[in-house]
Amino acid sequence: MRSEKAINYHMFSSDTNQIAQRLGREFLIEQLKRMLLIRNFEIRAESAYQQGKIGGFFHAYIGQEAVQTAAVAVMGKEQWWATSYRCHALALLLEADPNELMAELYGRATGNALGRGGSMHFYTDRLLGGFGIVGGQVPVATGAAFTLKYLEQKGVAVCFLGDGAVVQGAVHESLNLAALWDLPCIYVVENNQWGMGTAIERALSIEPIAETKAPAYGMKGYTLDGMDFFNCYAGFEQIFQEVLQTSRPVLVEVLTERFRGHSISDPALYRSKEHLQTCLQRDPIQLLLSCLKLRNWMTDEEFEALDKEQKARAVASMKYADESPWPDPMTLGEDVFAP
Ligand SMILES: Cc1ncc(C[n+]2csc(CCOP(=O)(O)OP(=O)(O)O)c2C)c(N)n1
Repeated sequence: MRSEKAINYHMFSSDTNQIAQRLGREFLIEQLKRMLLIRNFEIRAESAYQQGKIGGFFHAYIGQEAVQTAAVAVMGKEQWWATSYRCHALALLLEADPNELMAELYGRATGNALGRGGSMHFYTDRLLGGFGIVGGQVPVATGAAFTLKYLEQKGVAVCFLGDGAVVQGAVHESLNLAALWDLPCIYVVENNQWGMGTAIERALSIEPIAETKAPAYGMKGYTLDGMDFFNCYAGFEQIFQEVLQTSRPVLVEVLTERFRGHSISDPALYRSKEHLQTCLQRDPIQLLLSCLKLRNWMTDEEFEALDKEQKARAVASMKYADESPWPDPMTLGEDVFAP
């Protein structure tokens, strides 16, 4: 978060001690493990990219892991989920096979989208896809929420979008319809402070995002600390229950920061080293680890072993991808939607 900015946030308040006690050691270690899988998967994939094994766009989620990990931990896989092109983490959290995802990055026939989608278009049966069009996922998630309501099914649609997407017309149309029709949709703006190289204050006329914009649609708005797993968990828990009970949409702003450039080809020279250093001090993985250590629920050795295990999983997925066949060019015209 940019500390130099004086924005009057009303952060969701949560009690880390109380939540940690309630969730317990095993559950929290499982969440740490998921965050480590995401981190290791992306770090390995970055190296594969540098070796020329992966082509096209590539947007890392590194630094933001606590947000989607907490959301999935609270709401479970069975909701409808949608996100932007920064979609590696959500696919892993919704239990797509890392082998299949790495093979997709490598453009192989065994990939998650048969090697045709690449980094920006992972999906699962409940992940409606990563979207390359900024804000493109927002009407889709709103449609999923409409389906839930229309079919009288229990559940919510969860839509992640970036701070840069907030000013897209489709976002406003979606929020308006969701509020008008009482659709159970949770819109989560992951405010990582930048839209490509543009600082948020140069793109948005008003901040905070959720707290100022939600009332304009007659919705509730919340602000969460995206580096703090516990704050995200507690916030999403309350929001999820509220949406299930009221079927009213909610707008959430989660303050976070990506530790990498916008994409792999962006050296992020617009961000000072000092600022990045400050952000790294609140690495969500380290914050969760320190909470576990404080309770004697995990030692450094145990953490290293867990990290190593997840790294091995990522490395194994690279081997799988490397050994997978290329798609047959004869199949290129298949499954193409061109009315
Ligand atoms: C409709 C549209 N306009 C512009 C772009 C180019 N573009 C790709 S990512 C991006 C920035 C989006 O930033 P944000 O929504 O904050 O998401 P983040 O990358 O920070 O996760 C832009 C402008 C696009 N893909 N789609």
